[in-house]
Amino acid sequence: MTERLLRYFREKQQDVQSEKTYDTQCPFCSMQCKMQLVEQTIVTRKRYTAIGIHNPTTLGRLCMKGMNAHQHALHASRITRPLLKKNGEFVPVSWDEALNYIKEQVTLIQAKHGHDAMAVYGSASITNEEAYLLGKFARVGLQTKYIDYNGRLCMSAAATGANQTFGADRGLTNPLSEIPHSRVIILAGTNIAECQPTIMPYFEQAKENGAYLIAIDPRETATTKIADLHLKIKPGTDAALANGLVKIIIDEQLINEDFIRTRTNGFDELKQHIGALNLEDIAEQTNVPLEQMRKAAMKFAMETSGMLFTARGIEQQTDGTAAVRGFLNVVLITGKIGKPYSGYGAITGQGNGQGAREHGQKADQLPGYRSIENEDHRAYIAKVWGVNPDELPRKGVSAYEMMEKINDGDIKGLFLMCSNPAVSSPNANLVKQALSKLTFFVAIDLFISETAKFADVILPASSYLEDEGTMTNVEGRVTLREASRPCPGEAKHDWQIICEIASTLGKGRYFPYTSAEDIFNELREASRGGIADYSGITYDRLRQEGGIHWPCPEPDHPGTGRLFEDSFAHPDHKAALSVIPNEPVVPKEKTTAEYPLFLTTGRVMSHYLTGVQTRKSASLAARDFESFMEIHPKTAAAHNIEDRVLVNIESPRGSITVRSKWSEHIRKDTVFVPIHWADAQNVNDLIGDSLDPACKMPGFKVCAVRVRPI
Ligand SMILES: Nc1nc2c(c(=O)[nH]1)N[C@H]1C(S)=C(S)[C@@H](COP(=O)(O)OP(=O)(O)OC[C@H]3O[C@@H](n4cnc5c(=O)[nH]c(N)nc54)[C@H](O)[C@@H]3O)O[C@H]1N2
Ligand SMILES: Nc1nc2c(c(=O)[nH]1)N[C@H]1C(S)=C(S)[C@@H](COP(=O)(O)OP(=O)(O)OC[C@H]3O[C@@H](n4cnc5c(=O)[nH]c(N)nc54)[C@H](O)[C@@H]3O)O[C@H]1N2
Ligand code: SF4
Ligand SMILES: [Mo]
Repeated sequence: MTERLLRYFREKQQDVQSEKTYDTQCPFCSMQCKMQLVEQTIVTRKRYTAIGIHNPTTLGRLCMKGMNAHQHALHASRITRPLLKKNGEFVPVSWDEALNYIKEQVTLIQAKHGHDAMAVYGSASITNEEAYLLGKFARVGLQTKYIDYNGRLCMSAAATGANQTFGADRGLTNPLSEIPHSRVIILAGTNIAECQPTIMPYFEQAKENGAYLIAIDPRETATTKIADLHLKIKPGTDAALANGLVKIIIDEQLINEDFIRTRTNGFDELKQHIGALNLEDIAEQTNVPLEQMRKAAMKFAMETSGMLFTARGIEQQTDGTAAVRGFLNVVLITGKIGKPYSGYGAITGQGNGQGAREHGQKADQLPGYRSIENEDHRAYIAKVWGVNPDELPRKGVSAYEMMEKINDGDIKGLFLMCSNPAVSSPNANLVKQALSKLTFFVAIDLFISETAKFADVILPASSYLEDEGTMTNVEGRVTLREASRPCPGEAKHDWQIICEIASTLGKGRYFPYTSAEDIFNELREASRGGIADYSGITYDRLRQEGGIHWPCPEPDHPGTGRLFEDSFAHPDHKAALSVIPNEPVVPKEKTTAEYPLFLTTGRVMSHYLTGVQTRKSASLAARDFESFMEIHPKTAAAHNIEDRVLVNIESPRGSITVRSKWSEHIRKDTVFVPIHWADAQNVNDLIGDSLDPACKMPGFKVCAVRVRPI
């Protein structure tokens, strides 16, 4: 053996001096893949590897984001001390100084302008315990009616659609394990291959078992590639398409009469409405050929089992609720729900996109999916919280409407936890203007995000590697994410930060918790008897069973994998069919000579949301380091746009600069830009401020733009 080789082996042996492992869950999407981070120390260097851990939802799988998530959590730019803005610069201060300043400012604002002058903006990337506590902090700590969260921009149309139709909202009505056995699957406006990659094997198995897959998307994506039929719809016309499917199923007498009679209301009205619609009109409006529409409808109706999934493509529209309900009409009239291998799923977005929409962060909601306007619900929660029901505020307004109220000067102070609305809100220029008008602004984050830059105080939070708590995943399965590493520097857990602020404000007696589990035990009580009932779930059970589907009302209840087997959640136990107009009530922007193209927005595999986290990961940033505009080569030619050049995209609200990317996979009338970049590449500078009247979801998925080379 040569000297060199010997030296190599000697070094290799000494290489790993110690090894530590941390059990955790990926901080990103709703799959909540369980994983272990292995930390090896090599001389003075640390090497990290993430390994998937077996669990009932993801079976040990991980995607590239999970494998590299530690790169942002361990990044040198994590904030590790409270920061106070002094003369325009952030300077590190002690927790005492930051908290005293918060007390002084909040007291001043509320004394002068009333309780509702303070607002809270939360997140679906925090734990159930933290989401629950943030709702309690707003109502009891600040006594303000103004609280909402980033999930408004995400799951609100699906939630409202399901609540109106079924009387309850849990993303998936069936466990994922049923997908491989379903005979026909519709994927409407969902790009699971890039957005929930570890879900894909369920659908691939279904295909192997002979299922017929139908995708509805204006673009060909990694998801539409596995479909047998792709309806390349004109953006924003899904509600009309759903009506078309319903019409074909009724006309062809493929409805499930027994199911409609015994399990639903409203069929006569639906039939009458649909009878007046014309399929040729719908084909023209949606630009989906009638033959393809017919194929999709007949396949779905005729197979013995079927599942239908929606995501933000159809939901992030000013008629998102209507589109969801339109597709639920398809599910209901064919009786494809409440039985094995048949059901509906709104594919949840953020890590805790499910749980964080159940426990009181929404403007009109109390824990357990209770209503803040219902007297019984108010009385129940007031008792759990030890306050007088009359002291509980009434409902507030949605996320974007809070920004408008800040801009109008009605709201003066803001606590923001785990969100980046300067990038993620529609009409982002107005949002930035509003944030700059705040008298007092506290941001709680891991980093100095684009939004945190506007803050007066930034408080350092703990990341997924450090913070223990429960997350409810895409299946409605509650999971326990263990804390593994200590917080860096003086960072604290989000729940600790809420408790300390409450205590500073003299409300400490309502926030006496010493662990996340303490908070969970109160959440269990608060959710007892509600729709999202967690009262039978304990940390011990979660450790032993690896995850439990809600509702779980008793300690010996196994959890509920499949919903609606015998009844829906409305008082009469029936589902509500609904009459959906082809045209949205709030008009969508139409293309004009001035703005001749549709813009639609979405995601790529390597980045997450506004990119604050994933752009810090060298491995992920290397895959996509800048934003782009997907454009059809023919359209590009018509606008003198070469491939891979910088282009300007303009809407009536603003303009951005991104790189062109020719693609035969997109419609000729549409361009696509991802959402993961900020500043001059923030696509939300272009998006308008119209909201779905039913759920206040912004119309993120369509606006009219013009493009030109630079
Ligand atoms: N890699 C990655 N994964 C993520 C995220 C991420 O940022 N990056 N975010 C997570 C979150 S919070 C969410 S909410 C989910 C989102 O998950 P998805 O909703 O699946 O993702 P999007 O890319 O926003 O949109 C899905 C598809 O809708 C299509 N679409 C656009 N307009 C229309 C339309 O008018 N009609 C129809 N039928 N389709 C349309 C787009 O072309 C796109 O392929 O992903 C989660 N997972
Ligand atoms: N045009 C367009 N706009 C969109 C969408 C779209 O499809 N098109 N999608 C919308 C959707 S679905 C969503 S979900 C929103 C999301 O929008 P945002 O919530 O604004 O996006 P994130 O990038 O997740 O911001 C999270 C912030 O919290 C910080 N953070 C991460 N973990 C923690 C933690 O544990 N504690 C604390 N305190 N902070 C933490 C991160 O550093 C980051 O700054 O964007 C919406 N905006
Ligand atoms: S991003 Fe989603 S699919 Fe990928 S590892 Fe994380 S939780 Fe799993
Ligand atoms: Mo989302």
